[in-house]
Amino acid sequence: MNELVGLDMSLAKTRITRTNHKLTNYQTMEPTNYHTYDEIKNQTEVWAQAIEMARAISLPDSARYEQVIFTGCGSTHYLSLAAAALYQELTGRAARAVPASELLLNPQTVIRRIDSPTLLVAISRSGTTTETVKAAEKFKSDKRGDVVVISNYDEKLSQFADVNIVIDKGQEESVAQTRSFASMFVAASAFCARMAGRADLLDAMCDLPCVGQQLMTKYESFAEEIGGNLDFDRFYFLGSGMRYGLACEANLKMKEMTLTHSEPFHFLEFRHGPMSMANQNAVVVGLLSDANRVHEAKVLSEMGELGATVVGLGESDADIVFESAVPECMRGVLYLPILQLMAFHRSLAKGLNPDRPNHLTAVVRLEL
Ligand code: F1P
Repeated sequence: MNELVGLDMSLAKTRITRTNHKLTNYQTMEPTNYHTYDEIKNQTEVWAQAIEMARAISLPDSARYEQVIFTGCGSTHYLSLAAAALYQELTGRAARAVPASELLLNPQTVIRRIDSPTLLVAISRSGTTTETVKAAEKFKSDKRGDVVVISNYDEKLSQFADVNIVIDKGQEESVAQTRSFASMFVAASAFCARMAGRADLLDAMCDLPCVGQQLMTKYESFAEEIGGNLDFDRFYFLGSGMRYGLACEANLKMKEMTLTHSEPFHFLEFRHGPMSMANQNAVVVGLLSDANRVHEAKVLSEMGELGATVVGLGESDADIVFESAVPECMRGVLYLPILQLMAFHRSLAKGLNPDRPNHLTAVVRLEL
């Protein structure tokens, strides 16, 4: 895992690693030449490990915590957004997600001063991202409450964990998170079900790996068709509830791997200005729910009338149909593989190297 180490923030300088993100002459358009492709395609094996690890771990009683904060950086911040929404939906207790830098530098805007302990769920693929490690360290030293860590490595962050969930099979070579993100999101979803005392929901998750594999087999060519069409110059990912965080992550994949303008929005928010960007060069991807399908489908229909290419993903009646029979709250991971493949194939179509995103490193370490 490559990393940018020793960045001296005191000089307010940032050293950008000049990354040759263009294809070198030996690399072809052959997907299997890339770690990213293999990691996307074999990720469902890791989902099973994530479920079992979250099932086996000893957890505190959710009634102990009046406020729950999920945190991470980049992809794992977006994972935190999805997980916080799910936690509150399932447990009925207040939960929110913030970037680790906000928890570290502006804690007064994040943590309410209350007598009872707060639960911090710190999420990090590497377990070494500076903001996340420092935020967890400060949370513990300030005696704010308990810390749950969800990671793919038993690293620095885990030293602050009261509960340490490490899905080592989610480790990956690629910089842009794919298999790792999905493994941690499945673990986070299972964690939420456990904290809500919903063993039934945890059991229902066991069908996810098989469904995920079937989706990739059935729809990869569709993902390649959309991703490979370079007439499209802008992508919008719409998702609400727990799906908004997943829309943010799909957006980041499109940016990291393809250098394409893309943005995430809550579904109905797209009408309030951003839809001015809808045209024949736009793709609007909807992470459709069951509960609000009528309202969400109407947004996609209107954007299609404005000339955009719309792509709906959902349990039924969509371009990409899950037909999982898994309860809606536990099937969020199913939105990810096809959207990861869409970004991957677009990267190749643009002659970029999906394994080496422009300017990025797998871990950001700072001298804070
Ligand atoms: C966080 C992160 C990633 C991002 C990039 C740099 O890493 O910001 O989300 O995509 O790879 O690192 P981590 O804390 O999850 O290891």
